[in-house]
Amino acid sequence: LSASDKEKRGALVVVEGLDRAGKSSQCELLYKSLLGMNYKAKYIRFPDRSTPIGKQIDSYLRGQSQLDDHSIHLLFSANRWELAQSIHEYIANGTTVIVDRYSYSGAVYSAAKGNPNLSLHWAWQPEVGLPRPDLCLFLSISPEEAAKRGGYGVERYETDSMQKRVRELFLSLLDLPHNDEICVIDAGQSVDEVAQDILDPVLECMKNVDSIGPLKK
Ligand code: T5A
Ligand code: NA
Repeated sequence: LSASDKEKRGALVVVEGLDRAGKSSQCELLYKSLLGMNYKAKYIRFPDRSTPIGKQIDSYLRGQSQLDDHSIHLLFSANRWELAQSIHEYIANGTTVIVDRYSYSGAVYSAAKGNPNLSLHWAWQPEVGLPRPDLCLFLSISPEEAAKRGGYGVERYETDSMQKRVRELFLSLLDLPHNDEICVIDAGQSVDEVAQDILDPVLECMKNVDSIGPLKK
């Protein structure tokens, strides 16, 4: 690494997509690739099921507890706020942070439930002010392809109707004018092909980081 690379802050890279799109597999590979190139990197995932809030989320997702749609929504968001400060600290010390699901999942899954009092706009508000991603990789896959992959159907939101609405809402977010940091990746390819498509935009983003801002309304 050159001297100027060492002084640069790390990038905040978010990976999003439907259940079984391959996010965790790709985050793991990206993390290892960056370390292999001598970059400082950190991999975190949401929900972080290890914290007290995360344990409530885990129990809800497994169908072991019931919660009001707004309550569980706010717990998912609180789970991100728990780590907001440490994300800032990693980035400031030059570590690129790879995040497996973030605010986009947060807003989209809750809004996809069809509760008339829980719009996408409402769902986005608790995310406002969290560290804003420099790059969001959207792993694009059809609900039908995703459902063929291992383990699908176990947790609460892994149904065809839910995943279809989630995909529609994800796609509607891509169209918003301020969302130019979103990069769509064809996640229906092999694991290696997807990994190759991801690496270039990430390295490009890491070269061009500027000051980090908050997520906007
Ligand atoms: N949620 C989450 C909210 O409602 N609000 C929120 O704020 C947040 C953060 C759990 C649920 O919570 C919801 C969304 C979810 O419904 P989670 O813990 O991220 O979220 O879910 P997981 O079950 O851990 O992960 P996913 O189901 O999202 O799967 P991934 O990470 O996309 O996929 P991955 O990499 O684990 O791979 C799945 C399977 O596919 C295979 C893998 O080997 C594995 O078997 N696979 C491939 N097969 C063929 N080709 C490829 N390219 C493949 N890539 C992976
Ligand atoms: Na995952």
